[in-house]
Amino acid sequence: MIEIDKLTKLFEEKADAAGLTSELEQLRVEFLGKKGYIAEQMANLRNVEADRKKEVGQKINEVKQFIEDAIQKRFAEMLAAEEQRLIDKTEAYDESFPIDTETGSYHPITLVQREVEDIFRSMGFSVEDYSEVTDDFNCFEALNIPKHHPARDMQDTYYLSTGQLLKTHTSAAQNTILRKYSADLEKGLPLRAVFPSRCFRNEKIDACHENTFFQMEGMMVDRDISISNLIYFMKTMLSEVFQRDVTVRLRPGFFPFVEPGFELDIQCLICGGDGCPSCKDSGWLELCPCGMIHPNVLTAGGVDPEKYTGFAFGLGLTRLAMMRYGIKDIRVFNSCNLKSLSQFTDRTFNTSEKED
Ligand code: FA5
Repeated sequence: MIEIDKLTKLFEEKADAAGLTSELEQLRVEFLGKKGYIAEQMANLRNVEADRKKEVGQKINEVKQFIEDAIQKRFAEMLAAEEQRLIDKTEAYDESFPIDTETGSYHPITLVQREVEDIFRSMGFSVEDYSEVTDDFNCFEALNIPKHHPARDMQDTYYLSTGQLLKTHTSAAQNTILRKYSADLEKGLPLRAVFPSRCFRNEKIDACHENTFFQMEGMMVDRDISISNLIYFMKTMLSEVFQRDVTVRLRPGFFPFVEPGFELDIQCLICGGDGCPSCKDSGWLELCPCGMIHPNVLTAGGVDPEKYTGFAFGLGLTRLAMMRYGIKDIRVFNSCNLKSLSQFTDRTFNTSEKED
């Protein structure tokens, strides 16, 4: 029993002297380890007289528990002291310290796209389908472009190994939208929808052609929809985007999914119509082909062409952004040049064009 009491004292002295957690760990091994003092005392139990074994055994266990608790307590104290030391060492938070407040900016195409979406929303259109992957049926067949039709050569398509393809034009969602709303038409509700997307074409790149660009498709279907409705919506959209009158021209254009079809060109706002690389020296930029939806397309979309008519347009959003912001070369949009791209806001307008 005297030995055991001495052990407690010895531990207390050594624990007081320990200043590091590693020293504490050494103490644990020394006292509680397999070959430590406590294990030694346990082994000595066999030499204790039988009637005192229980009492001595209990005493050893008490001391063992005391040492375990003391080590744990001391360890927690050391960690707290270390934490406090680190806190004291850390400089106080300085509220006046200048922080870099530079923020990101929206891509000019995003700005224009959102603006056009808002314009059409305000005219009762819903905004739908941003998907970029589609299939042959939606991109061609449902649009009255059967296999081997020469019109397929108009767009050089990127095919995926899955058999799907990257959208060559936003018209690829026409069939889905027609199907979605065909039942509503029967209830007397007109179909009015716009659907923007990135488009992909394997074609030669120049100042006004990219192989990755944005379009926004629009469709309106109801009883008695005519070309004059189409012209009204196109005019309203353009005057809202440019906040002034711009010169446009409508000329016949062929697309298998509309009849009649038109090309809507905008007079180049970079050169004012004189001709420059941005408009391939023509003074005009093809912006928004459109037309009356072909009866075959309506039928494929579950809409009765005997009852309903409609218009569709395919607005070139990237070219619209060029004209809106006075960006001379379409390649700027995909250039990742933040210095150029971050200068535009929804209040920026191209003011460099000639007055007409
Ligand atoms: C089409 O894509 C038809 N789907 C548009 C359409 C929709 C016609 C509905 C009738 C009814 P087009 O290939 O011309 O048509 O492209 C439409 C517009 O997208 C062009 O006028 C142009 O503004 C833009 N565009 C086409 N190709 C490129 C390109 N490589 N780079 C940038 N913009 C392009």
